[in-house]
Amino acid sequence: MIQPAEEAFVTRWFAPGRINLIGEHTDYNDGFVLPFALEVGCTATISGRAEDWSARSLQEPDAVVVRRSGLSDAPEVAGWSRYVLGVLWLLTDRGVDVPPLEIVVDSDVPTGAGLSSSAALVCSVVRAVDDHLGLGLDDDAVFALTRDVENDAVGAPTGGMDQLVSLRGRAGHVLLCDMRSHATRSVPLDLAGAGLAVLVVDTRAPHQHSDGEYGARRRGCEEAARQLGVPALRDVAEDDLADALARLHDDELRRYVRHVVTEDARVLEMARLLDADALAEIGPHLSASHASMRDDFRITVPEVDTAVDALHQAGALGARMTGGGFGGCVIGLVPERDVAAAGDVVRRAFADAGFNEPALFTAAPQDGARPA
Ligand code: GAF
Repeated sequence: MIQPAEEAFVTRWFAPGRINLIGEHTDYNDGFVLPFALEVGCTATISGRAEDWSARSLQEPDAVVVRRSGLSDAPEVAGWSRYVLGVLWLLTDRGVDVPPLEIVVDSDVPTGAGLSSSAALVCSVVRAVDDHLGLGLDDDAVFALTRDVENDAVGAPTGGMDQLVSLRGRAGHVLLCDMRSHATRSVPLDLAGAGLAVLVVDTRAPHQHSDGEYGARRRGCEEAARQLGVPALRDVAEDDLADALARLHDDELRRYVRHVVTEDARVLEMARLLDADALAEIGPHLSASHASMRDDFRITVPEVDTAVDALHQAGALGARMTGGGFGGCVIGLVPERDVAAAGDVVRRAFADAGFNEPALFTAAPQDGARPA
């Protein structure tokens, strides 16, 4: 079939949101994470029909049109469009002569749920721009650009896990990521084979102060590493934890170190269990991760803790909050046949506590970014 001439210049990429199975707030400590890519995601469509640079979202009313520029002379645009245009600003700064482009994004990742709608957005745009302009960026350069957009163009001090799994996730697998080298390895997560499901509870808890608290945790971890004389908390071995804690005088910093060091160990142990085909044994590590986030790192909220408790009551093998914290989603590892009943227990617990009604769905690992 002969394509209409205009269609030949259209490039379209999809990139997914993510669930993190385990490894929270370890990425910016150069540690380990074990996330997987979701079915929901963002599709970016690029054409060269625009006058200048134009970004449009099918979920937002207004298109944003800007003159071509680098980051330092970029206009103040807010929200989703900063992630889109940020890609073009940073490429310009790196010497790429980006021509006029129209970028249209269409996402079904719920925003504010902690499922990385922003990583899906920026990864779909970077992949589409790279492809459309024939830049030939390799995988590491693509990842670095997506992370830089979030850190430098948007100004969010996040650690890179979300972009890495949105780009490199693989169906049926979790992605073991070393966040120092950015080396990744797919580890099987055969939920159906084990008769298990990951039940996701979107608590719909209002995100309060999440940006400021996230940055405060990151700064606290960096300060603890400085006081311990290591490049990052990843460099504190679990066997040396007691000694490291004894050397810190601030109780808050001690809690952060205990969370990060034990969380890194849990990630590696879970990867080992999954490699050994022992999926049914990971539950206690999920629950220990949650306790560490609740009691030491202190990033949970009542809705999140209620969902975890309800999942345990309903017979989940393990349950934990996933993502940056202060709201968002909880995951429970639940026998497939008990998913509906577990959902009812969670809904009842939320109603009894007077919380918003949660949204519930199951999730299994999907492929990362791909042409659409
Ligand atoms: C957010 C951040 F974007 C990630 O980089 C990571 O730090 C996560 O919170 C917590 O593990 O999703």
